[in-house]
Amino acid sequence: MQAVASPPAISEAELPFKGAGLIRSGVAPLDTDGDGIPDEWELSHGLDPNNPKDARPFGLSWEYTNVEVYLNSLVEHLPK
Ligand SMILES: [Ca+2]
Ligand SMILES: [Ca+2]
Repeated sequence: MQAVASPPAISEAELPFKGAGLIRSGVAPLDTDGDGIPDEWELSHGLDPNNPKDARPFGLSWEYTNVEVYLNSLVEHLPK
């Protein structure tokens, strides 16, 4: 068996945009059922914050699952 060498590690300073930059932390919103969608967002979009099975269906969109619709909402303010 021949050992495979790992690629050399690079520092963030070597990356084209110097890495991820400053990432602010905070308190995660309450997600009672643990489906990845916060309770407040579920309630405002007709989902059940006590049902973890409502994140995977396509109820809010023809193209995206409910959790994908939520994730897309997190970045919709960013320029395209
Ligand atoms: Ca949830
Ligand atoms: Ca849910």
